[in-house]
Amino acid sequence: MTRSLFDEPPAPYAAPEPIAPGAVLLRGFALGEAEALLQAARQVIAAAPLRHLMTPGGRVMSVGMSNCGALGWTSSRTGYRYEKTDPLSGQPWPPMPACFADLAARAAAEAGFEGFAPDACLINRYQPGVRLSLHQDRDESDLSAPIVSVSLGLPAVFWFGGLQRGDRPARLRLAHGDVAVWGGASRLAFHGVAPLADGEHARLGRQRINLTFRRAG
Ligand code: MD3
Ligand code: FE
Repeated sequence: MTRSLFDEPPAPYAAPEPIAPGAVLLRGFALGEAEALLQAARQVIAAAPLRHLMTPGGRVMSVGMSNCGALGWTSSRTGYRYEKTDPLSGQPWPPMPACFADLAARAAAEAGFEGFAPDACLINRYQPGVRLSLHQDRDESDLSAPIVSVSLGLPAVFWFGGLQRGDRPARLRLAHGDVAVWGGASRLAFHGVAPLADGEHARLGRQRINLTFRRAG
């Protein structure tokens, strides 16, 4: 079959950009699905509201968080962990919407990770000034699976460091519709998000929503 004007991809989406070994940026990959993702996220948040978790060190996180899927990430004075139920309600986390799991699997495959089936999705909400300090994601039992992240709303400056906390991080702009896949040698890299610059996003207003898909159990 020859390609024609009539079978272009559905949304402006450029070729995968390698960031580091195991890490790939898919700019605009979720643009054509952003509305469906946001509607589904709104339903999750209606059942499991965004909350500001306490770190084991006793600080309140400025990022608002919720989860969907079989497992959800949470934090308290006693540590970080994945839980089957939302500590606020005592109920299971809302199920992962099909459009979430489907996008995450397609993005992972695009980056070379076939068969990614996330069992946890952390929803992060940033308002102007909110940041996420440099950390590693190491609470998941399966570190051979990648993490897939989807950025929606206001753009953020993302810090991407090395395997040592002290490695100087690279800066990466993550904008509405961008999807990134973090696996292999990048899976345990230190990373964080700079304080969100104020702005107005046409669809989301003064906020950024990030979805991260994980194989936690
Ligand atoms: C690189 N979230 O939820 S997404 C997190 O924008 C988190 O909300 C950020 O870090 C956010 O834990 C960054 C990009 C990301 C997520 C996980 C990674 C990059 C990663 C895990 C390993 C290496
Ligand atoms: Fe992280």
